[in-house]
Amino acid sequence: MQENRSGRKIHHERESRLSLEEFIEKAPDFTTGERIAVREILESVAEGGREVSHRLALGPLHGLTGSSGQVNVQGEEVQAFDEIAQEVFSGLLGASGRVSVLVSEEREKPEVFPCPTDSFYVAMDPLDGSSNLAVSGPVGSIFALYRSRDGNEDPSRAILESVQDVVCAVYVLYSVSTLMVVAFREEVRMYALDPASGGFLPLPGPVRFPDGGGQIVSINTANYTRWDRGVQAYVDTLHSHSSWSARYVGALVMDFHRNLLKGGIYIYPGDLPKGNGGGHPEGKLRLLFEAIPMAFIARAAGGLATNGQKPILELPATHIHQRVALIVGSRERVQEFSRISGSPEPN
Ligand code: AFP
Repeated sequence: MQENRSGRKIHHERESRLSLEEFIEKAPDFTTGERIAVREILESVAEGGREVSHRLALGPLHGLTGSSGQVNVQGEEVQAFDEIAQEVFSGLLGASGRVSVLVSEEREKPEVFPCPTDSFYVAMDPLDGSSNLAVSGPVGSIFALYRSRDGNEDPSRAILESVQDVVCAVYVLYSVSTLMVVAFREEVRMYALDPASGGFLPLPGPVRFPDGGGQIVSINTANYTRWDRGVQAYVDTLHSHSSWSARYVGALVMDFHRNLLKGGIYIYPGDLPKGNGGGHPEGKLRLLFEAIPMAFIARAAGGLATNGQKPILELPATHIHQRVALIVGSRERVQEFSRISGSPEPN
């Protein structure tokens, strides 16, 4: 670290910027054919991110920031943009010829596409946090790529049996700028959309949780009375610390991204039904569409993710739309959560 003329600390660029092609080229574990397939899938994600970003910017002018009037497979209100993003990404990923099975938070059943030998399964949440659009708040798109397997005729079974074979995870954050964050097993890189050229240009990297783990805690404390005693004990402890800061946007991509860069932890525990029903005893977030991709990115950036009992990346999947509790962030903050809440410490 160096100081500039006003005495503020500035970080060295720890490494050169890598273009997306260079990053894919240096990723471990791929054959030449797989590397081509990964590149074509990520190019489709980038193209979709560019298109969704452009349409989101015009959304308020076209009256597209509210509900579509439909309810999705999760029983949640579908926002107009959930459906737009679904169509954009499903069209591009299907046409890439490199995705044999696509599962989405917005579709009950998998989509199956004809592919050559080198292809992957993809799970996506095309527009996470979409209720934020009513107030022009940040939203995101989330993707995970899984190694495909020969010989499984049932696409749902095929993807459920592959959840521990995730090879790449990506999110696109649509905020004051549009960013694409890409992780392979051991490294995370970040790209910013240049609206003039349409390219996602590399930012300095690799991206790691900061030393010390940071002090930001993101949790919806309105649910306090519905949590188990361990989670309550953790939040009680925080209130006696002066160093922590609470930040919660209610869009996982934004909350995770801030904690990745600044250091901190995101928590969505299971919660019991309220008097009027509702509640998410298993957790609200989805294992395939939200928890696994964020856990994979966190691990590649030096962090951890657990459901409070086991590491997210070791959980078996029994259902495409399975929900799960998610505690994800820097190693220090997730281990501290586990100690205070009395749950097994992940490593
Ligand atoms: P929406 O896509 O319905 O806005 O849900 C977003 C989300 O799944 C996730 O992105 C947030 O972190 C979480 O829900 C927020 O949930 P609460 O509003 O219950 O805190």
